[in-house]
Amino acid sequence: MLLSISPSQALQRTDTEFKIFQFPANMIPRIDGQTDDWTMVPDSYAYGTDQLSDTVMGNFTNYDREDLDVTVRVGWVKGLNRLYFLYEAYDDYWNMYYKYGDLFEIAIDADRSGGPNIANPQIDDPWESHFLFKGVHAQNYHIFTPSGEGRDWVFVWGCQPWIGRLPYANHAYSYDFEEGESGKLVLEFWITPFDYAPYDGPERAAVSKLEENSLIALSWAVLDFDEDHTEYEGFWNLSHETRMDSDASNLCAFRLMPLEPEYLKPLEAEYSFTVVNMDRRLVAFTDRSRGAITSWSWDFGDGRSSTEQHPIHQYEEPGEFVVTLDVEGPQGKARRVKVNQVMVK
Ligand SMILES: [Ca+2]
Ligand SMILES: [Ca+2]
Ligand SMILES: [Ca+2]
Ligand SMILES: [Ca+2]
Repeated sequence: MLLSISPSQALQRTDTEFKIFQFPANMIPRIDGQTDDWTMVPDSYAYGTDQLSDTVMGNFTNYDREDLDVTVRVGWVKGLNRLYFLYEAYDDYWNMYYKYGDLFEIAIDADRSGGPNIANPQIDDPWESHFLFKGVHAQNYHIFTPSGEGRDWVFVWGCQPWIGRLPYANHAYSYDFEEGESGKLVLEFWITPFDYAPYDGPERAAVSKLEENSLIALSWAVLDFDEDHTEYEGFWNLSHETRMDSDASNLCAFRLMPLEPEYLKPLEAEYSFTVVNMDRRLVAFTDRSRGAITSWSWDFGDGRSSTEQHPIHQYEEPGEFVVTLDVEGPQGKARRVKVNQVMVK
């Protein structure tokens, strides 16, 4: 029997699909704590306090923007396996106490492997579970808002603290309050999600591959500590399930969105190729153009051409060739030239 389920059905808040904004490659945010590079992100990508539920202290959706008010935007860049975040928060009392101070917590399982990711139910020994399992297939970041002087910006709740540093993460804060004051904090950062992030470091690690239009599992929580640094004022989480912190099946579905139309050219020429048989110098070309296209024109760089969409071409002589694809459609023309990439011997 075939079951038809939506991809997000195994996650929390199955009625909601959240969106991750795609930045064009020439407009990647600069990690400096300034928000000017995020003004291009439409409001439909901004998730505020009204999306959160306090499932620990039992305030649920009775939020009070005078106590805590946050907005989170998430972005990505096609071709980079990173998630960019802009966290903007107002708090009536910023608690920087190192152990239980104000926190922005994120949990991510980019390939939606799901299930527990902190304690392994099949491993009794907690140390063995820690070093073999914690954070390996889904990661949890406890980000200090803000971090004290000289202190880490993030506590990785797992066995792989190396994921919190360059070249896997970067961050910047901007704020002008002191401990115990109210005010606004800006935290700008990016992280790298991992399908496999072991204790022994990046060598055997597998970075999650972020693909346009695919879903990833993600959630965040804001742990608000005010005057009393031993008890939460609130534990506000996006997933509406406290154990989003330790079980990846409790995360929410986020889609890696394509570029917004204003940043997309109506027509773009692109192709890939594979040398199918080197002895015969046989090369298969695959059109990967985007937009409405009615005709294709290939120049293989050896004086020969084709008007097929996906031609196979045999080169008579060895060499390196400049191959040009011209496409045409109702919205105009586009060209892609690859310089000396096709090489046959
Ligand atoms: Ca910036
Ligand atoms: Ca507060
Ligand atoms: Ca995973
Ligand atoms: Ca606080």
